[in-house]
Amino acid sequence: MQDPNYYAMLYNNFNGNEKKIKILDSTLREGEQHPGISFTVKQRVQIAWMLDYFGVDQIEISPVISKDHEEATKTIIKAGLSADIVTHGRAIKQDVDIALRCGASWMATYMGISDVHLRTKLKIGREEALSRAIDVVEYMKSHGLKCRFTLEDASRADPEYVKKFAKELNRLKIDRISIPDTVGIMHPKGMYNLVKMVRDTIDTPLDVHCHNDLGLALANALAGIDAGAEQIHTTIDGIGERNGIPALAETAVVLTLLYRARDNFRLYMLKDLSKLLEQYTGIRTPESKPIVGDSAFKHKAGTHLAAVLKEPAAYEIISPKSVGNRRRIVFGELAGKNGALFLLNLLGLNADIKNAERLAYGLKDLRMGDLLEINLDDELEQRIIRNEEKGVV
Ligand code: HCA
Ligand code: CU
Repeated sequence: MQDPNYYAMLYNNFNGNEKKIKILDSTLREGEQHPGISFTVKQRVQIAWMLDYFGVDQIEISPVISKDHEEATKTIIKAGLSADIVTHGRAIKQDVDIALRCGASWMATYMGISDVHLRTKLKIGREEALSRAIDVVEYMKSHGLKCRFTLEDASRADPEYVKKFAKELNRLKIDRISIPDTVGIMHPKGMYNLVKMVRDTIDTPLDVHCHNDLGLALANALAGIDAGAEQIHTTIDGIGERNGIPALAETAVVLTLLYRARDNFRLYMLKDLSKLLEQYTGIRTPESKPIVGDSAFKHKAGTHLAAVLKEPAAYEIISPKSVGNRRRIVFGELAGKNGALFLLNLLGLNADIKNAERLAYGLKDLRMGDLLEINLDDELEQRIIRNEEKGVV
């Protein structure tokens, strides 16, 4: 059979786009800005190990928040992971000194460059902001750090100023520039235009950091990638300030499945990463969350059950196992006679069509809601196949 996703991929038009698209995971920095979340040092270290093994390219952490964060940063840097450990701080020398004290090789510094940030937060003018940025970047560079500069609130800043700032940073041989949509106000087309404008101005590698205030974070980040950025910022389950940023799971699967990017993520760890976060924060992952939610591979309506029991690809774009999740089937008032037939068969009862119809009718008539949920694990799938061969289902 032809790949069931074949035509969709033609519409998506990503065939041939096989470059690597990087992920910076910021669970330990942006993620800790989520209301109610604070990790212990041990938890931060464990999360960093897991993210590294999963295959993200960079891991962001802020050592400047507290002594505790500084200790975690030092320990993680000493661990010698494959991912770059990017220390995050304000564009001031004191924060750079803390990064240096941690043994950092990478540092990301940020400065609000929209008028509202300059006026109310920093209380300085555009020229002074730029000269402060130059000072701090020169300071970082002179200490041998690899540097990223974040043009905070770039999506609401004057485009001429954004370009001017980017040109200065490029002149200073900055290693990366992050273009954030700090307040989550962009439409994908807008994010495309913003990133394209910077891309056409300078050749510094670009990151995109998109907030999810309107539910468009990942769509916007992808638009940024399409415009020439090469790294997306994520967090596990998308946690972060307010509504957070793109979730690692969705991003990694989109890059693998849609972009066919040259990434080597261990996607099967995604559900476990999400469970780890749940365990450390006490915040439950919404069951409707794409990829890692408990309902992401649940099938309920009778027509769906009938199809999925024969060929899961009828209603699934990837196998749940490949992302560490499970397929489940829900028997209830929507099960229909095909679902009922399968249920009778499973329970070892007389699985003839009359009984199945009676059961399906009973489920509907009694308004029993969802009666039963079954993990459709490998063994069960094998049984379905065997039963199909015997002509039982
Ligand atoms: C912040 C701002 C930031 C920075 C993003 C980045 C944003 O909370 O410090 O450094 O790439 O959204 O602008 O998270
Ligand atoms: Cu942010």
